[in-house]
Amino acid sequence: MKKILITGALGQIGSELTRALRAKYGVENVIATNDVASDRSAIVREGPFEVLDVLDYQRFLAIAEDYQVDTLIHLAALLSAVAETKPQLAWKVNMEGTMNALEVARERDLLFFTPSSIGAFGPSTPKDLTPQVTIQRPTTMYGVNKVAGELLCDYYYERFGVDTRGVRFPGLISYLAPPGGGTTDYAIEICYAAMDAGTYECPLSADTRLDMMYMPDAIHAIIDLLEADGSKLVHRNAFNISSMSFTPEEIAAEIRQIYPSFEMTYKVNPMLQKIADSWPNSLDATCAKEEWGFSYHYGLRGMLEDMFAHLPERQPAKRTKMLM
Ligand code: VAH
Repeated sequence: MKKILITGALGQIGSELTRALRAKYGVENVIATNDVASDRSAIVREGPFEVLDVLDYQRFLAIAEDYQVDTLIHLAALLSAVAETKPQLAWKVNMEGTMNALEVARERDLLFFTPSSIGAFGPSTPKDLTPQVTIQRPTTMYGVNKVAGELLCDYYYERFGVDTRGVRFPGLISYLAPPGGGTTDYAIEICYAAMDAGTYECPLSADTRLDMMYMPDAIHAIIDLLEADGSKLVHRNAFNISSMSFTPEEIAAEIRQIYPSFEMTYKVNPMLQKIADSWPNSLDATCAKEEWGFSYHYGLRGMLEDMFAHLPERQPAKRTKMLM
């Protein structure tokens, strides 16, 4: 992996992954793309950046050719909550975008990564320590997109020999980029709220258990998987990975260890709750550990301490309007 093209590079994962890859492989070797540019973003100012709508296949292929990349990391997607408010658009962006990305990878013989999610599971999936191979009948458009994406990536590996790899991410928590319209965004918003208002109105019920991961562990997982020996990978698309699972009342209690006066209230958002209730409580990450040495560093307390150490004092992250 020497020259990398990233789609969705200004998103929640993309903004941290681009920084990490540029630090590791050299700024000029990481070409960031996003459907919109933000002049204020360091990613746009500090290294190669192109505006790319992943639905524009010709431009997608031209960028890969012009920069002579050898790796494609496809992150551009609509997340679960936004996808439920715009399912037809989500299908178009998430599926046509992934197909275009896989076609570019096939045409250019690229190493390929795209994330799946715990959203690829549904109500009939075993909830606790969800196995690597199990029932996948998601009840959200996002989940349908993720299962179809996993199957497409396996197909492109088997049929065309494209070196496709992926992980099923839990909810990701980060401080660099604001939440992006996901069901697990509450776990980020609550950190902003704890620092600013000292109180948070949670859109999920107090006992909603979800698998979560701190972004530094997610970034290391992507890099470790892409650097792994491909001959040892069996469950390529996509590996369960996991580091912690908690409920809103558990993260609130942990926050009160740091901010004793923090108060949590609840106003359940029925759409978000329905999505969250359809997902597993925790994942079994044995295959990722055995096939490419997946590991993690952060648990709940360590993540909170790092978030509060880095989170600038600023307006609480605004929940995406269509979710209110
Ligand atoms: C979402 N943050 O909420 C994403 C993620 C497991 C959740 O896929 O849609």
